[in-house]
Amino acid sequence: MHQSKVRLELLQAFSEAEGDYVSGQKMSDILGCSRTAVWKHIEDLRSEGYELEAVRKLGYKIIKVPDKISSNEIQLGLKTNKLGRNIHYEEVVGSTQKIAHTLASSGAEEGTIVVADQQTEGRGRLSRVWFSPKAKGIWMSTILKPEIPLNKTPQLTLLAAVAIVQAIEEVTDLSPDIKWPNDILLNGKKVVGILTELQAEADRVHSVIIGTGLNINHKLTDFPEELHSIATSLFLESGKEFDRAKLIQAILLKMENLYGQYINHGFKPIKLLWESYAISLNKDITARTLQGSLKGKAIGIDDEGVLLLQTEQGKIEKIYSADIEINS
Ligand code: BT5
Repeated sequence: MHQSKVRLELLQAFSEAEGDYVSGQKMSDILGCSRTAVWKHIEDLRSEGYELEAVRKLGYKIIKVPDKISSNEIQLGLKTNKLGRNIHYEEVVGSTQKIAHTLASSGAEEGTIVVADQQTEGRGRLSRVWFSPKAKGIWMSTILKPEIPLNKTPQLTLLAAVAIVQAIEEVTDLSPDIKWPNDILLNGKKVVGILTELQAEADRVHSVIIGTGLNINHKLTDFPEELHSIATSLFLESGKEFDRAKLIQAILLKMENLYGQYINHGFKPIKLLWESYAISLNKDITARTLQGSLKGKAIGIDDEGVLLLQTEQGKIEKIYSADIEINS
């Protein structure tokens, strides 16, 4: 059996045992190899950073998984049909978006994800920097290939935001808010940033690449000084650490469900969900766009996902892309 298959089978057996021991005999049955060969495979897992306890007659059990997200950790227990079925994982990358672009243009299938433990050139919108330290969060890009016109693609940012909020709600007991278009906040501080990029021509979308940066296990000192007042992590808000692979699985499942609804029924159902999480609605805001700043009341989003801002003069402006500040 191929080494990576052996690894997956072993981890699967441990996963099914749910924290209990798996006997050496059972493993040799599953892998179709001798007990001595099993021992060698266990040593391989140890060298990858797994801590295993061995007890005579009972077998082996995993005490601690390594603090990095390999493809196996994501695959084990993943309940999706399409999203995340093809995983491109690397420990350190410049930007997962960049790799996803290369994969998408060389024919990667829909649902392919790129995940890294660390990004050295993680990016936000307008070439801003996205701080992505090693093993603290999720730095992931997901390739989708929806057959939609270009002007509908911002809807996918909103869809992704809903999926991520739902996943955070499921895995933690936190209740995040969404700030149009791409921020997810906890107590007013940013915990997630989403970056949606396209590969398209004239009016045909080839691929939509959804970048997700989710701060999970950062302590305050893990953030650079300039982010202390604006950024947060799940740990900082809950006092608990979370398994990054489990969160990825939850995000992918929520995203797949919403994406299915979106493809079959359009944006309406997603819009309703999005509105239920949005904090930027019905508030006085300042929208900073590349063309300048606009002040007014955020009265909603239209069916395309565009923000509607009513100015003091009563005029309704469509905001396609901006940074939003909620005025107190
Ligand atoms: C975003 O941009 O919020 C989109 C971030 C997308 C990151 C993901 S990670 C995986 C994938 N690969 C990539 O290279 N990118 C995507 P924007 O709205 O422009 O916000 C950027 C601003 O957020 C920065 O200028 C900082 O002020 C702030 N910021 C940077 N890193 C942060 C962090 N880790 N947590 C919270 N805020 C951060």
